[in-house]
Amino acid sequence: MTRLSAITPSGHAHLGNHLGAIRRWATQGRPGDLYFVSDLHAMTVSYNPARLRVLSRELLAVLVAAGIEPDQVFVQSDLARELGALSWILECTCSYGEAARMTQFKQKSEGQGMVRLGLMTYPVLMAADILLQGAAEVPVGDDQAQHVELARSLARRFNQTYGEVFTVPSAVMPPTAARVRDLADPARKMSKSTQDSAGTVFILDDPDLVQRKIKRANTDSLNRVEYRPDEQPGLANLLEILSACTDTRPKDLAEQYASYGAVKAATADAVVEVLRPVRERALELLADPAELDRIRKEGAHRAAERGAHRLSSAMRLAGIGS
Ligand code: AQP
Repeated sequence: MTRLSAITPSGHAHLGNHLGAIRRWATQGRPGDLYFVSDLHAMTVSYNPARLRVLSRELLAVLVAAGIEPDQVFVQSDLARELGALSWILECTCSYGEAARMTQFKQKSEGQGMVRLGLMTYPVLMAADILLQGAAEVPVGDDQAQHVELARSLARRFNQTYGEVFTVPSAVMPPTAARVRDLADPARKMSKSTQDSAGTVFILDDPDLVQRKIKRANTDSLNRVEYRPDEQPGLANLLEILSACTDTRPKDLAEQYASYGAVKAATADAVVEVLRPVRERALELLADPAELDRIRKEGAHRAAERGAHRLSSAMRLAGIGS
C-alpha cells in the first residue's frame, strides 16, 4: 500500500520540516512509500524561477541526506508531461464549484492582487500526483484533508464514468509530531516562506548560525523554567524542540535546567547534532551535481514508469491519445 507525501520548495527546508516530517519519513517510512519535491505547487503564488530551481535541488538533496532511499524520491516537475495530461483529464472530471470551494484556495486568494488560476486548480494537480502513483494513503494535516477528499471524489467519478483505473486514496493523519514554532515569534509556526529568517533554523544553516539563532530565541521575563505552553510559549517551544531531539518529555526537561540560558545552550547543541549528518550529507550531494542528477533522473524514471499504465488507461478510456 503506497503512501505519498510531498514537500514544497517555497523556501529553504527548516528544523520544523525536519522534526515534523522529513526525519519521520526517513525513519518510519515503509519501502513502498513515495516522497516528492512539489515544485509545481510552488508556482501557485508569486515566485522566482531561478530560486525555485535551486530550492528544488536543495530539497531533493536534503531528503536523500536525511536517509530516505533515493528510489523513493522524485521531483514533481520531472513528471510534468504525465501530470499535465492527467491533470487535464481530472480538471474535466471536476466541477468548477468543487475547485472554487476549497477552503485553502479561499484563504490564500484573499488579499492577493492577481490570483493565479493555478491556485484554484492545484488541488486537481494534487489529485493527479496521488492518482498517477496509485497511492492508497496520503498523510496530511487538517489543512490538506479537503484536497485528498477531492482526489477521492475525482477517482471515484472517473472510475464510474469511464472505467475502473484509479485507486481511491484515503487521507491518513500523520502520527503526532513536533510542531516547531518560530524562535523570534512563537505565535507563528516555523515556516519556509518567512520573510525574517532570524526565528527560523534552516537545515543547511552553519552550526554557528544555528547556535546564535537559538540563543537569541524570544522567551519571557518570568525567569521560571517550567513547561507552560500557554503562559511561556517561547520557552515551551525550546523545550519541545529539545524534547524532539532527545526523546525526553518537555516537562521532565524543564526540571533539569535552572535558567533560560541553560535551556537555550542545551537546545542549540542538540539541534546542531541532530542536523549535522543531514547538513553534511546534503552539502556533499550538492557539491556533486553528477550524483544528484543521477539520483534525480532515476527517481523521475521510476515514478514515470509507475504511473505509465494508469495514465495510458485513463487516456484510452477518456477517448484521447492514439
Ligand atoms: N513548523 C513546523 N513544525 C513541524 N512540522 C512542520 N512542517 C512544516 N512546518 C512545520 C511539515 O513539513 C512538511 C512539508 O511541508 P510543506 O512543504 O507542505 O510546507 P508547509 O506545511 O506549508 O509549511 P512550511 O514548510 O513552513 O512552508 P510554507 O512557508 O510554504 O508554508 C509537512 O508535513 C508539514 O506538516
